[in-house]
Amino acid sequence: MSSAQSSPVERHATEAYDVIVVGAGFAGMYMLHRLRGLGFSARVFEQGGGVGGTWYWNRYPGARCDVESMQYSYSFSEELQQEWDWSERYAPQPEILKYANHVADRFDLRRDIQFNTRVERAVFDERSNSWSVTTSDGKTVEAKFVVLATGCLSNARKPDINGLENFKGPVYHTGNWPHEPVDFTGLRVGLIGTGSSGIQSAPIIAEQAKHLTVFQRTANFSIPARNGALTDEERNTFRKNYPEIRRFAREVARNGIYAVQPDGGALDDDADARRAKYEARWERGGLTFMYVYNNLGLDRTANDTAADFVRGRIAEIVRDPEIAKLLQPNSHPIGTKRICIDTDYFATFNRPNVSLVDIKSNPIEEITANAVRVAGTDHDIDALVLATGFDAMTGSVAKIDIRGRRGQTLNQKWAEGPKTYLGLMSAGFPNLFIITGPGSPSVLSNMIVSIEQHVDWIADCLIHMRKHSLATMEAGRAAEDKWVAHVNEVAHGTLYPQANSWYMGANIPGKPRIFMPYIGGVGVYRQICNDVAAKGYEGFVIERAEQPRRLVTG
Ligand code: N01
Repeated sequence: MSSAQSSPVERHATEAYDVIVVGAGFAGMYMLHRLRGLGFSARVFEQGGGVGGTWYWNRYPGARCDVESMQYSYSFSEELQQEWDWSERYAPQPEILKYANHVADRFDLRRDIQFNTRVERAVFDERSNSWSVTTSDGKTVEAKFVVLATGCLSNARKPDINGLENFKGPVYHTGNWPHEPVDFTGLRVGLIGTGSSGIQSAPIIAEQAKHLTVFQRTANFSIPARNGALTDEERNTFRKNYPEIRRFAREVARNGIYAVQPDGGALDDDADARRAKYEARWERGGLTFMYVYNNLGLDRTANDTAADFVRGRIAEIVRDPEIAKLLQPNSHPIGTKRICIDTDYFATFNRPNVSLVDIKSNPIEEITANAVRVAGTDHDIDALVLATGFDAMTGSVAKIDIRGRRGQTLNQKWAEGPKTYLGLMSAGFPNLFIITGPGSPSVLSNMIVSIEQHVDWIADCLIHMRKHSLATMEAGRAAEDKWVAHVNEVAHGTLYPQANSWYMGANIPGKPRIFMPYIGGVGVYRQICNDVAAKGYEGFVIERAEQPRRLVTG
């Protein structure tokens, strides 16, 4: 179909809203809350049977957030952040899902969310300046604006492994885990994938299963979580200091997490001082390990000092030197693939019922009815867990048939890699916003900090448009090109592009190799977004309602 005008679905549209929001995860829920507060009519479509997005689907054993719970939470409501009790330093998935449901109830969100409904198509009509949105239940609704709150890690990726379909036992993907309990007791379990999901689930599966075989393609850096129960005192300290903690996370910390910031480089210290600092961070645990120094992401020699420290720790923990060697990452600088946070991951390989198979030197040949075959050896298994990750950042957007001006699809436009202005909008797709889209800090940050910033920015933008009776807004091409170049340039000033990471699209065969998130830091990025808005949405193209005419060009 070449354009929106020729589509039969728009003619039968029955419902109309100001805004359609796609997804009821943390982004969609807050967007809905803001829209309702501003008097916009809104409808949210959610493919899952409940709220929570990522935390609705990722129910695998051991799933928990590795941003600390007191910080991985909404800040928009003072009452909410004062009343909710997180039980542990890192919240387990069921508790985060409970929190999402609590938010949905507390703010009465469900009445505007339609669950078990996928958005399949969104077509922009240039005559009416509105979107026709078709859902999996066969309905088409109209809206002036569409907000994609589809999540960055929501399109679970099954690997293309020869014979996978022949396996007779159950196959689970960590990103799409069953809602019924899964019991591995007495079973031989195969686990493919050693990213955050595999590293979190392996120790728990190993405790239950008769035998666990981990198939590792790339060894990963992982730091101990040092999880534990939160005390009342810890919770209260956070609560009392929330105004400053939240401000710091938004404006100062590069990744939206309140923590002591590094003030020196790794090579400024001698070897003993460095080791002492790494040890202290290792003992404290968590993501802020990389905050020891300010140049670990920039300077390979500096980075090597941290990587060597972690490799040394792995060698100390894992008793079998051959296994320890295999588990020591050496394919990428530390931190350039998302660093993992674990509880007893490396120690799990000391268990008699756990084995590690290197599938880097000998890739999996095939999966048979009851085994994974590597280098001619069959590793017999009864159940298979795929912790093989996601078509990240663009995968869930790409699943929707989105057509903008002149019928161009977003997939056509993004064929060479995603192009956005500020990660928020893409030229040729008016009134279509993306929350934490490619070109914004998103996955390099505490997601909730970035979600709140985007939602608030979009809400302000919609108020502006309503106040000035504006019909459409979209990214200007020049501004977009400049932003894409800037995102790329900043990324290439760091070590990140040296890794075959999902940030680069490298985990998906055929996906363009582009560093997708903006690595300039959430504070810098927020300031840029605020400045753009203050200058009348500089770089965006805006048209008035009655007489279409360009007011601002990028
Ligand atoms: O996925 P991943 P994930 N054959 O892409 C391997 C967030 N998260 O679900 O590295 C064999 O990181 C692949 O190997 P390689 C977090 O941002 C957060 O674990 O491509 N192996 C890799 O080992 C995280 O980064 C939390 O060589 C194959 C693994 O599968 C992101 O989600 C918890 C393969 C995939 O790792 C994604 O994490 C969980 C194949 N064909 C996730 N294809 C917390 O907050 C892929 N692999 C704690």
